Amino acid sequence: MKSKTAFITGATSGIGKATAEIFAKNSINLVLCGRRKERLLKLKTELSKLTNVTTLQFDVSNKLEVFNAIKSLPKAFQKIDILINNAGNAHGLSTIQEGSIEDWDAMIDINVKGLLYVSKAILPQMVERNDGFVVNIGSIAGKEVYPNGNVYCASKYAVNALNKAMRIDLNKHNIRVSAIHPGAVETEFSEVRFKGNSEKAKNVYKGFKALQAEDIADIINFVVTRPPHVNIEDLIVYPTAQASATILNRE
Ligand code: NDP
Ligand code: 8X3
Repeated sequence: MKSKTAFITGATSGIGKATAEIFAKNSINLVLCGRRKERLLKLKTELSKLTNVTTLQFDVSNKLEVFNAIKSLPKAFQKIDILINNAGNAHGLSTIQEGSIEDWDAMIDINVKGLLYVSKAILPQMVERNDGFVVNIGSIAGKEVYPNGNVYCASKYAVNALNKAMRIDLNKHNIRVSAIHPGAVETEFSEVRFKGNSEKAKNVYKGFKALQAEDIADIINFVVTRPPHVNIEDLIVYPTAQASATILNRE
């Protein structure tokens, strides 16, 4: 994978960070993205020992920031071979009638529009070269609606639809498109969903062994290292204790 460059959104934490770490071990050059600058710089310092790294600080839901940041890439990182559309989160967990409009806006703006803005900025160069790879991080929430999940689920159903749409539209341009749909992964996800309520966040992963960010990163790495004629379309990944979005075998 030497001389390939990956662009990872949401690299400051969880699945994105673990993906950056495994790609670095594979000598893939990295464009690490996120809003938290200190974390980006810390990760850059660590991973620069293994590969070439640059960082971009921007909010995926801010159209201008997305396009300006990507335009500002140093020459050596402008050719993107692999795009990992990973940035995203849930905001809140409540019924549709009680949900907060601010939370809805955040999830739709980040999980759906953010993924579209970043893709719009990067896909044209892949189309021009007739080569590229897009991995979209969906969720089991994009396959199955669960109680109180309403708008988060809708945002991930949209990711599932966009993944299929991308594969159809980009097919004649030799661009591979894959989606990975994890079940419960122990990251900062629940801290964000419950707005910093650590007790509530911890309870999500209580009584069973959740997936770790590294488990998903390992699978992303497998997907992008298949031979050029192999495209894994869609993968659902659960912890062993999980049978569906709502069925968990807790101790
Ligand atoms: P984390 O909260 O640990 O990581 C989320 C990442 O997204 C962070 O790096 C964060 O960076 C970035 N991000 C969030 N909002 C924005 C924004 N507006 N602009 C730019 N970057 C943003 O969660 P996970 O690693 O678990 O989540 C990664 C993806 O996996 C998400 O799409 C999530 O929906 C999906 N997923 C997670 C599951 C889980 O159980 N954890 C299961 C299924 C799917 P920063 O704050 O620095 O901007
Ligand atoms: C994250 C997994 O089940 O909390 O997408 O929606 S879930």
